[in-house]
Amino acid sequence: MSQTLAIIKPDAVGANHTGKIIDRFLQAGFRILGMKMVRLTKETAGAFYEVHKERPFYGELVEFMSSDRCVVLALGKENAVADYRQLIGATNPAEAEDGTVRKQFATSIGNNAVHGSDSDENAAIEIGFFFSRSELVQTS
Ligand code: FUP
Repeated sequence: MSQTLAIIKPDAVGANHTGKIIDRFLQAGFRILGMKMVRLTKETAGAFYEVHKERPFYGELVEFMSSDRCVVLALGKENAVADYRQLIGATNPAEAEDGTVRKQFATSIGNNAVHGSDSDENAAIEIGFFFSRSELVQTS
């Protein structure tokens, strides 16, 4: 079983879509290995998206991610990273396929409801960013 990090972003949490989105994860076969609600500071949101620091949307992204609560989940499944990204759909909801989480819940490329890791390596880094070992269900 591999792992990925999911974030239900402030737009979706604020709109009370948390339960519906978690249900989508579970119905798609993901196992919840860790879960918490957090209110990110600008510093923490900025550090999480450090890779985008030079991009024009970075400031807006940090403001948005620290604007309200997020629900952060470590998810486990065979082929977790690719299967999760297929489940959530394209970054821009206008390009997301029907039936994807972003098509259903995202309202713009910035307010796009959920985050997902883009590689196994980044999944491990991102899960470590939010969770200590004792906060995660041990799978081996
Ligand atoms: P994703 O991996 O689908 O979350 O997308 P990226 O890592 O490319 O982007 C991270 C976040 O930056 C997106 F979720 C939303 C924001 N973003 C913008 O606001 N505008 C852009 O043009 C690209 C990304």
